[in-house]
Amino acid sequence: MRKALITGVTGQDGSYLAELLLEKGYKVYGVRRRTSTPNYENVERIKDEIEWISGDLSDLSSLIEAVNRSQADEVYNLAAQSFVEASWPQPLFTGNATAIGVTNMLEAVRIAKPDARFYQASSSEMFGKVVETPQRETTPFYPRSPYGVAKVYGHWITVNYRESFNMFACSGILFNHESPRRGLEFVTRKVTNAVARIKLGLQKELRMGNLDSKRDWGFAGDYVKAMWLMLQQEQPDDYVISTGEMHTVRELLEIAFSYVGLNYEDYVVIDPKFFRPAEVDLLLGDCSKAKQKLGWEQDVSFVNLIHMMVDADMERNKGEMKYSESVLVV
Ligand code: NDP
Ligand code: GDR
Repeated sequence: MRKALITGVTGQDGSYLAELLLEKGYKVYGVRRRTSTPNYENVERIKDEIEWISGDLSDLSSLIEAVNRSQADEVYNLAAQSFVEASWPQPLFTGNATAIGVTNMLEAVRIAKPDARFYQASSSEMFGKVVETPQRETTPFYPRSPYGVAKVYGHWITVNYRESFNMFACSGILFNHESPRRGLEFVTRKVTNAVARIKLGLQKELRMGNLDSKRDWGFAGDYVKAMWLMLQQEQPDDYVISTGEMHTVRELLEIAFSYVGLNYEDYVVIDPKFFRPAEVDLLLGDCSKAKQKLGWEQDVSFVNLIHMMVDADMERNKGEMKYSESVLVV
C-alpha cells in the first residue's frame, strides 16, 4: 500500500487530494496544526480514514516526526498562509509559514525519508506584475505581495533541493482554483455565498474591491489530479496548471448573480477597504507542458464552477436558516 503525507489537509486542496489518494488505495497521513477549535469541515466525510499527525510548518521537529512516522512515499506540502490580502498585515507570519515552512518540510524529508517524492504548492501569484502573457514555466517572476514573495522563495528552495540533493521534488505552479470548499474570504466564494444569502433575504449588499482584476479560475477537484500526476513521472519537474481562460471579477459577479435571476449592479458596493496595496492585474496560464507531459485536462468550466458554488451555498444557507428557525421554536 502506497503512503502519502499531506500538510494543509484540512484546507480546500488538501481535502480534495486526500479523497483522490484514498480512492486510489493510498494510506493517507495528514499533518494538522493545533487550534483552539479544530475545523474538520472539509474532511468531515473522510476524517476517520486519515491518520492524523500533529505538526506545524514552523516546527521542524514535528515535521521530522511526521515524515518518520508515516514513512511516506509521497509528501504533498500544501500548508501555507494562503490569503494574499492577509500577507500585508502579517508579512512575517506569512514568510515563516509560506517560505521558511517549505525549507522545514524539505529538511524533514531530506533527514527522515530522502527518497520520498515531494510536491510543493507554488502559485501563479509568483508572476505578479506579469512580464509576458500567457504565463508559462519559463516566465520570470515579479511577485506583488508578501505572499507572492514567500511563494517565490518556496519555489526556488524546492528547485534547489532537487538540484543539490537529487531529491524527487516538484513544484506545481497552480493558477487560482476554487470550489464549494474555498475559504469565505476569497473572491469567488465571497461572491457565491453573498449571492445565496441575498437571494434568501439574509443579506442586503455585497462590498467588493477591484472588479477589473482578471484571473484564470479552475476547479480545485481537477487541479489536485495534476499534483498526483507530477509525482508519478520518471523525472521531477515543474508545471503550470491553469485553464487558459481569463475572466474579470465583474464577469464573475454577472455569472453568479444572473444564475439566481438577480442583477449584480443592484447589490454591489465598491469599498476601498478591499483594494490591495499592490494589485496583480491579470493572470492567464499556458499549461501546454502539463497537457503534453502529464496528459492533464480540466473537466469543469468556469461557468459550471460558479454555478456549482452558488448551488452549494444556497443549500448550506438554507440548512442554517432551518437550524436557526428550529432553535427559535425550541
Ligand atoms: P487553504 O487556505 O484552504 O488551506 C491551507 C492549509 O494550510 C490549511 O489546512 C491550514 O490549516 C494549513 N496551515 C496553515 N498554516 C499552517 C502551519 N503553520 N502549519 C501547518 N498547517 C498550516 O489553501 P488551499 O487549499 O486553497 O491551497 C493549498 C496550497 O496551495 C497553499 O499552499 C496555497 O498557498 C497554494 N495555492 C493555492 C491556490 C488556490 O487557488 N487555491 C493556487 C496556487 C497555490 P488550518 O485548517 O488549521 O487553517
Ligand atoms: P488571489 O485570490 O489573491 O488571486 O489568490 P482572491 O480570490 O483573494 O482575489 C482575486 C482577485 O479578486 C480581487 N477582489 C477581491 N478579492 C477578495 N478576496 N475580496 C474582495 O472583496 C475582492 N474584490 C476584488 C482581488 O483584488 C484579486 O485581484 C488566490 C489564493 O488562493 C492564493 O493562495 C493563490 O496562490 C492564488 O489565488 C493563485
